[in-house]
Amino acid sequence: MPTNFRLITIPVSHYSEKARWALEYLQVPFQELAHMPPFHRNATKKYGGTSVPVLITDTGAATDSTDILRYLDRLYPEKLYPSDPRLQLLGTELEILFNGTLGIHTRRWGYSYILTPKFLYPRWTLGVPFWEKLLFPIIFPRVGKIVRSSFDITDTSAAESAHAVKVVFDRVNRLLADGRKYLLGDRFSAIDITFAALAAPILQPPEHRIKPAPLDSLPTQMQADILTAQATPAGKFGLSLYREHRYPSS
Ligand SMILES: N[C@@H](CCC(=O)N[C@@H](CS)C(=O)NCC(=O)O)C(=O)O
Repeated sequence: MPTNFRLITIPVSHYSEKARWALEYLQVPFQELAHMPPFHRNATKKYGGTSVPVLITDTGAATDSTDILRYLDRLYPEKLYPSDPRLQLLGTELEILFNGTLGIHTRRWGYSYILTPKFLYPRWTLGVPFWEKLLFPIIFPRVGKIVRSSFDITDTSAAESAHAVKVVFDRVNRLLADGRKYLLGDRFSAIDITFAALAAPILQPPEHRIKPAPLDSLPTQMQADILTAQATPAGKFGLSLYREHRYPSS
């Protein structure tokens, strides 16, 4: 059995949150190595990664959040993924939708509103080495520009991404309409973790490691988008996953 689990993250990264949730859910002891952008790059590159999260053990590394969940699933008796092939099919479809659309657009939506030092300082620096914190004011102008261009933040990106999130939430609403408890039926799974973690930027669950900013401190349209998302069946479901499954051992 591998030992010495370490998870390289950016504190606010929702793909990192997905891996962190799986590790904590399975009660795997691990050390979080949080870094502020762009310092995560130095930390990940020696393991062959370019993004966070990266999971390192004494036997190797996994450089993608889904690979991390699937690796943990193989390692531990408590299953994150279903064994029924029909559920596996639905699970894979949803996993691709959440990773490839939901996560991309909740992040773009969020950064469209809060790409400012005031909002990003606590979100990028929680738990990072002190010298990275000290460098935040110096490097923010440059890194902020990189984030703006790499995530395609424009005057219309918040509205476009809010729409893309709504399309994913509509899919989840339709699934939940038959009264199922979890996305794949009766059992909590990796697909629920993936949905809730990647929806977290727009749902602002109070149980999240990064505590939500007071609603009235956020831009008005951002507040409206959050309230709209929280009021949908998918939004209520995501919030309930945080309430009931985020820290099962505490
Ligand atoms: N497919 C990757 C995506 C991860 C991802 O997009 N991570 C972002 C943070 S949320 C990141 O590392 N961005 C900085 C970079 O790419 O340098 C996964 O699921 O692990």
